[in-house]
Amino acid sequence: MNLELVPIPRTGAETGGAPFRLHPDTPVRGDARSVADVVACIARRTGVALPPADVDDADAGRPGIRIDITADGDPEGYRLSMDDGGVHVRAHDAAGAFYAVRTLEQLLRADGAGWVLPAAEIDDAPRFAYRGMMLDVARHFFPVDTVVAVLDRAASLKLNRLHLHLSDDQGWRLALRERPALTAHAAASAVGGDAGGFYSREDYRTIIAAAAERHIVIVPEIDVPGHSHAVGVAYPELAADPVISDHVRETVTEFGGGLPRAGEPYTGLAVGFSSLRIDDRATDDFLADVFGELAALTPGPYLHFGGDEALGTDPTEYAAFVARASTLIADLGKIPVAWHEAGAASDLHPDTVGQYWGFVRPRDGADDLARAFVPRGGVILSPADAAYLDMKPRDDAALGLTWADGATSLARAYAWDPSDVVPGLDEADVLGVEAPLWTETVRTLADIDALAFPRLAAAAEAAWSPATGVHPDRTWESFRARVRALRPLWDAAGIAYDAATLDDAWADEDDETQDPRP
Ligand code: TNX
Repeated sequence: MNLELVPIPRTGAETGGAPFRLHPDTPVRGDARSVADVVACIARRTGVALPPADVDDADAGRPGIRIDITADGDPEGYRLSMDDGGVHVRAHDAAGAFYAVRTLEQLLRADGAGWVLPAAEIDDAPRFAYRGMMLDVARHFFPVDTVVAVLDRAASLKLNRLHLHLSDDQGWRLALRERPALTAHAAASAVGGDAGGFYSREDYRTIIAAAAERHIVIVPEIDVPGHSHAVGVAYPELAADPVISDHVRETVTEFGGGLPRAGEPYTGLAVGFSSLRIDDRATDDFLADVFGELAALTPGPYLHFGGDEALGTDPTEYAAFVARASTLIADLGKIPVAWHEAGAASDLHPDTVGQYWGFVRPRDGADDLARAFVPRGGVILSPADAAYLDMKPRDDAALGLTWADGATSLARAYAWDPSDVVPGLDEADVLGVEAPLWTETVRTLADIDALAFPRLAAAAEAAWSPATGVHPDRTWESFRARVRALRPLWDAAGIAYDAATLDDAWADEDDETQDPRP
């Protein structure tokens, strides 16, 4: 029988043997950090408080849980074998042990007499090294607790990157010593006139530490040269005048919010109207201060500098600007990351990573821009019509947008493979997958859950599991059953997933599993 796991492991099956039964005194041995993780995880899921680590030798023969870190196998991978004689994890590294525990968490079942784990053999490791989610904390601000809850959710699906979109037109969300005016003047606003907020340096460190405990790297983004109206609220001299396009007028007609005005907080939903003064020395000084301090605060290897939708910017000036920004970041010892538009710049730093947010079937040359990163740092795939968590999950969903060809059902979120999106990219050119959650319509953790779940599970499977066609159960039929089996775990964890989206996955057979996209 199939194991009810998401993402599906590289290989793994139930063996048909007798299950492992948890007892209040089940010994847990091995790597100390993993032992503590298993004990905490089992207590959370089952209420059974297993005796902590150090079990004396008298217990040595009793069936227990053992986690060893062996350096065998692939990075972040683990092997798990279990039956009524015990549970044994052999992990390649600490991350692999952590993911083995996430697997155990998904497999625990109550059977009337108590809690069991099925007899099974699993050999697992990720397909991609970059498995991400993005949270836009600029359109709406989310307190540290909420970010930590998001980290838990991401980790439970074996994701290892959280990209934080820390600045946009509507607000600036990170306090910097070098530029205190940013949070003093440009952090109180958010979409819809909602309360803003910002992270202190201490808050940011707290988030990074919480992420590290979950084997997650924080990828901070400061979006330039567009999406930068908030910078001009703090430093009017750095901002070009807003460019009021037809799109901006249409957005105001559809969603309200008024037209953006130089130097005043913007709370609407329009995009593409703002730009820094890109040919001004003062802007270069600003970038040096901001990215310099951000690099010093951030232990992870990446700094994302945005580069998307700079619609008001002259293309030649844009290209020169993003090239300078990428070099600045590389000189700070970090890997520059940018949205795919930056691929238009021929002088981009050679290490720059591109993040593709076009469609699963590329349009308007977005794939050309993404291919420009192949001789550089590679590509992260975030196809908007499959991986964007802020698209409505169904037509009548309360939250979400629809610009990426309408609602993105769970079936559509699942029906793509990372190697099939941008022609000409080899497996090695794809760093991985990221599911972005833009938060124009998102205000609370419950809102985050309602858009992210269950679809984040589809993105996680694209990021972790073998390609479609390679693994026999990397199919929609298998996935929709496996993801449904996670409901008790999600209920227990207080994840407010959108149940109607799961129901839809079983309702219509004429849905998008055949991938009807042109
Ligand atoms: C496009 S995707 C944007 C964001 C919006 C999002 C809404 C990208 C790089 N830019 O600024 O929030 O659409 O779905």
